[in-house]
Amino acid sequence: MKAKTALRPARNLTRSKAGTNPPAASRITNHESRTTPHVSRLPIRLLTAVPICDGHDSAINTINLEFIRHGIEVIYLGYHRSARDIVRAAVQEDVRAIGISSYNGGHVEFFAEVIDLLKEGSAGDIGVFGGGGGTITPADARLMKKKGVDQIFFAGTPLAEMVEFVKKTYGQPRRFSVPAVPKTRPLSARQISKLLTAAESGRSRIPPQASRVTRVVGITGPGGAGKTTLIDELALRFLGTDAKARLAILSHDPSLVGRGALLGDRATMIYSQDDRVFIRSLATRGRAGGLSSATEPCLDLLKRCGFDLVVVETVGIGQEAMPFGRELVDQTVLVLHPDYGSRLQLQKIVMLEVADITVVNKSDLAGAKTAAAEIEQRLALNHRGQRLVSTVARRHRDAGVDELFQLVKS
Ligand code: B12
Repeated sequence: MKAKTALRPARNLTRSKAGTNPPAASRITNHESRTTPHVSRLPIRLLTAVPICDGHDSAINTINLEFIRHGIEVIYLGYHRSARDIVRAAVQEDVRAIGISSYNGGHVEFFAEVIDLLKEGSAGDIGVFGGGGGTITPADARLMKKKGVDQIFFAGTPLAEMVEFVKKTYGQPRRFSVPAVPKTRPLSARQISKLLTAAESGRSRIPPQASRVTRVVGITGPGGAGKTTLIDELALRFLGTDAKARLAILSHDPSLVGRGALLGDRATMIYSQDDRVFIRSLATRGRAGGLSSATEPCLDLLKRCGFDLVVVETVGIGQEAMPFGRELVDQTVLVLHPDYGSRLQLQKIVMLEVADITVVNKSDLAGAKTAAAEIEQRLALNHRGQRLVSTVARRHRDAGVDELFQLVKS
């Protein structure tokens, strides 16, 4: 069936005049209660996902890549995701819209639940659109639009049409009010999220320091070492220590200046889909070294929002990168894959000089024992008492991850 191409403006989107220039970036450090109008030229950010009990992710994977190719930043939540998980993530990431790919039925109710939860969370300005081949009939789509869905794409729609829709509907520079710092605590996820967006566009408002002391741990390492899975396992242990403990994760993925990004760490996280975990994904937007130029202001802000622990995860780094300074984090963890090459390679990884803890993850793989022994010798040369831990993050209740958690939380 041919897709309907008529485009209509999204609900509640405030549009600005074409050609309006953003004001020069500035930092607001007082605790004013008034709001300041501001135009943000940040890239379009979308969240995409596949509903619960649905594993058809092939279409959305293709669509994600097309969005990225056109400069859109996509936070991909993965498949088998509940409406609550989707809305929580969309609010935390402060996206313009949610794209849902649904094949296994129940779409009328599922999309409506997402919209209801958004409204409940004062996030009704986040648009909802999607598709699902022939499983969503034109009659269903009409009903879904009545319930607030912006657009449904049918089988055969060219990818270019979807990109055009997103750019037209969600692409206008966002004119928003830099949110006032609320006086009541704790701040809601929506409030934190809006403050982070302001910080990202160079307009931070710094809330007064929360009463609790926030510990900040930086986790880095090459791509494929299993950093995200390890963080998710640490989150599981963290949530189990105290029923009120709150965790924030600042996660980075690479992107080039002016290009899109696939921010996909959430898709591999299970335990971190929890109301006590706040995750924000940042694209590096051309900055080398593993972090983004917005990391510092965002971290500054998170430290003041009453979290017990903030974990900063870098993009996969190379030999020369040293992403964290002492002023940024309290502790650094370097995660390595056992297959780093020859012993000589260890001399070239500068993070081995400075990491407080080095982790050999995937230590069930062949060669992991040798790797641990070589790294131990390498660390001994530093005479700094650095710790070495072997983990298998993908194994539930792994003793190595337990040991790492004890080192990280103390
Ligand atoms: C490929 C496929 C699979 C693959 C999935 C691989 C994967 N990782 O995605 C496999 C073989 C694993 C599979 C398994 C199953 N499948 Co299947 N599958 C399909 C199939 C053939 C194609 C779906 C697809 O990917 N199309 C390619 C995309 C690119 O094109 P499209 O669907 O036309 O979508 C367009 C638009 O809708 C739009 N779009 C889609 N999503 C989104 C999202 C956004 C944000 C936007 C903007 C646009 C958009 O983009 C596309 C571009 O034109 C469909 C049949 C069909 N022809 O639709 C059945 C189908 C969806 N499957 C079906 C079923 C029943 C199953 C199983 C339950 C079978 C079983 N008994 O085990 C399992 C369930 C798996 C699970 N865990 O959920 C049924 C669902 C029936 C229903 N809803 O009542 C279908 C309809 C087949 C049928 N006629 O019976 N399936």
